[in-house]
Amino acid sequence: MRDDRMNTTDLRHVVQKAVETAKIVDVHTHLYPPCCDKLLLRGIDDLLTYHYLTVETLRYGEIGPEKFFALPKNLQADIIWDVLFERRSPVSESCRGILTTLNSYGLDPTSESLGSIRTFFAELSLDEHVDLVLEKSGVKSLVMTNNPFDEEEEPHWGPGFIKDERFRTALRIDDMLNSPQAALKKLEQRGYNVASDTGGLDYPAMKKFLSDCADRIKPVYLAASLPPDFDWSEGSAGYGILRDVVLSYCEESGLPIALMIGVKKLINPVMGLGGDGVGFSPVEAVAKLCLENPHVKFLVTMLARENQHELAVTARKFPNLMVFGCWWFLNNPSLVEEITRMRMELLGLSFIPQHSDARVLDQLIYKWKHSKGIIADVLFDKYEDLARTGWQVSAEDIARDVEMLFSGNAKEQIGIK
Ligand code: FIX
Ligand code: ZN
Repeated sequence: MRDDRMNTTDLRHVVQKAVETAKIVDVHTHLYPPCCDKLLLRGIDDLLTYHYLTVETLRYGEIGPEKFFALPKNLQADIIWDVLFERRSPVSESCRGILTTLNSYGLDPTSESLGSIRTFFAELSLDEHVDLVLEKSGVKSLVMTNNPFDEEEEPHWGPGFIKDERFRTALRIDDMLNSPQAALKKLEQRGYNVASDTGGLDYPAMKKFLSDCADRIKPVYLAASLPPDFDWSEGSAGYGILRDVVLSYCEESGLPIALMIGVKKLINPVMGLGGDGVGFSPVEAVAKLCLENPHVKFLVTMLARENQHELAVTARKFPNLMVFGCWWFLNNPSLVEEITRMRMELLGLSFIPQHSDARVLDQLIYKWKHSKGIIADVLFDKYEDLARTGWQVSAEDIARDVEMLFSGNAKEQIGIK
């Protein structure tokens, strides 16, 4: 019998403190290191014009998408602030996130104008801003989304790009999997000897390209988002490339692959980044992938709420399947709680509960503060359940468990210290 007895109040305090102070490895973001300067979005105008908020604003129909997106960013931000904050209560998760973030800087949007908030951010140098946000959010290191076909980002891929250990890279290969012919054309333009006379897809050239990209940015994993109808069967779209190029490379290099499944790209194209939708996806494809590739480590997140239970059950069967995050439309308090509870009841501590998906530097603050609060509540309830069986956790036990959830499991998966 363990002899450390904590009453409910002490237990709740110890759990909250451990979670609040936990250092985080954020396994999926769209951020960039300071060397990328303007590529790294930050400050109030980038926060307000995040695609989650633009689509919420456009729902009110006061301005059409074409007209809205033709405006400069600061005027878009003015409209969003007016529509979602000034003339309506900002009750959505994305709006609340803005308020949590401003509050963390000691800014009070109920009394300060957008102008004075803009002045606050303008006075922060890029390096100061990065240091401040990582310190406030508790994020010790984060993984970026690095697309070799992104014309803006790729020119930055020099030694300086991977100098800052806090910003780790992930090689994002959606284009190769979802539009292989176009990807091959780009390889040819970059001097790769693509055997176009085969008429088919040149796997050796694609694998060489993957390896060359990995040499340049040292990714901690390969990543791809996949549509709801993703299927792992001979002859399905992308099957050959996934099997003979990507998974073959992962097995040789030992790099994990992160699969983000269930996005319906651009169901409303005029909304741009905000135009994507969600679809139910057969989890069987994930099970078959893990079964047939036992030496590859899979990090998987799925976008449909309806997929979460089957994904967690599948993870029980495959030690090479690590479930991560409450992705995108699931990153709302009601769903983060439901999914985290269900995962802990099915998987214990063997999952990565959250990633931020931050596109704007300051979002790290609210996305993690909001998620930490929910994960702490779930953990507390589970420890209370244990106490009712006579099993008392100690403060050391709690610190150990919390470290696993917020960084340990991630570090083990992606091989960082
Ligand atoms: O595919 C992805 O990495 C998605 O997370 C993004 O495309 C999406 O726009 C996003 O930022 C969701 O939070
Ligand atoms: Zn993302």
